[in-house]
Amino acid sequence: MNPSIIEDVYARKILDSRGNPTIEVDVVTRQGFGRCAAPSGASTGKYEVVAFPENNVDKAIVEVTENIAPELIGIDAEEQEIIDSILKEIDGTENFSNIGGNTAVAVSLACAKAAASSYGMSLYQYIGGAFACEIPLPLGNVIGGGAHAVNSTDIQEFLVIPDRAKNIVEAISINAEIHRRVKRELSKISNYALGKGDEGAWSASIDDKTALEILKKVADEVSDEYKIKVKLGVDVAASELFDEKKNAYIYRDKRLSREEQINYILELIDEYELYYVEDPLHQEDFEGFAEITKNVKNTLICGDDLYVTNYKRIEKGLEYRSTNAVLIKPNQCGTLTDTFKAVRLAKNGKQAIIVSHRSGETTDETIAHLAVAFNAHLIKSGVVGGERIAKLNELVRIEEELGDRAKIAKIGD
Ligand code: 2PG
Ligand code: MG
Repeated sequence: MNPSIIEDVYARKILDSRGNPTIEVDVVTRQGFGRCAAPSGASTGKYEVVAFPENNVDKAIVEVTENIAPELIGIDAEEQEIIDSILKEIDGTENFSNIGGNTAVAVSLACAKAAASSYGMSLYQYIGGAFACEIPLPLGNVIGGGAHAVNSTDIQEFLVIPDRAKNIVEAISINAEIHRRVKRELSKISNYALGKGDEGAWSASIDDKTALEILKKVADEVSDEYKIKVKLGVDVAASELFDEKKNAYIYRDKRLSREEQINYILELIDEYELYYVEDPLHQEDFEGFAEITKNVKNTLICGDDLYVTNYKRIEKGLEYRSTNAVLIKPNQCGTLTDTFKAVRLAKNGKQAIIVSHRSGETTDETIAHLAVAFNAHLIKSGVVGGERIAKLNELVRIEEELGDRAKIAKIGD
């Protein structure tokens, strides 16, 4: 008897970390169970799929109950491509506007988890097989602003990467230590109340350079003490700064043309030895990205809003040589099959893979498994907060399960 035949698909409304409603889906097979909840973005890319039909989670739940569940019951949960094409067929649009991309992704991933569970396997193992034994380095958000916090930095995320950490426990502990010390530094320079943004990063009314100075100071201190090399990164989320009408990037104290923005980013990379820069330009500027990528040596230039985990956009980026890294967020495209396609294409194009959380999250831990399964170089997450820690602690469990086979990703010299 096939253990992975789907017997039930059930959806419920739950809350995410911003207190907004989202969808959680349970899939029951003859001998397994999978559960997945969808996250949500605040700085969403223009080309992402639509999250929910008419922004309404109740409508999404009705879709699962009335249309999706009856089609999937009786199908083998291992048939991922068939399941995902059924979801597309039921939706009937290019961007999941009828059933919602978040509905699709929760169903798609819950099916994969149920299939894995039917065979007593972990999800990373089920998807990635024997070669899924590298743990990605945590790319942790320490100071945040932009669309994720009020009255804070223009750049959305200031990130750290604990390169040469011995294992994932050490890596996440170092990121947490940096987060603690940054609080201390921020309280020294500011009399204002210190807050936290959506992803648990500190938010303060400081400018971008001050944030980088503080981060650099703390990163150097911690690197010395722990005998590792903490590298810095940013997610500029430049689409949020770009004003189409003015054709300029609007900061609170300056306004930059396209050329000035490119030079500014290259200067920051140089001055702060940035290892990671996400979305330095707005989501339409494939050529501008290429201009930056061509001028850096040891820096990942990563596309998030530029690609929205969409393989057609990644194809275009490869043609233009826009980036050397691709951010992967399954709910930007809606299915595991399309996420997998995006990863495969990006890897063939010699891009580094970074699997990422969203700013609105639940305690769902699926992306930890996907990051290991896809051999991702980094996993982007918050450093603190239950919904962020859920992913990081799952990596600890995965590392433990892998035992001697586990190794942690390295940046190299
Ligand atoms: C991003 C993400 C996650 P959001 O821009 O990379 O950090 O933010 O989920 O709001 O799109
Ligand atoms: Mg981003």
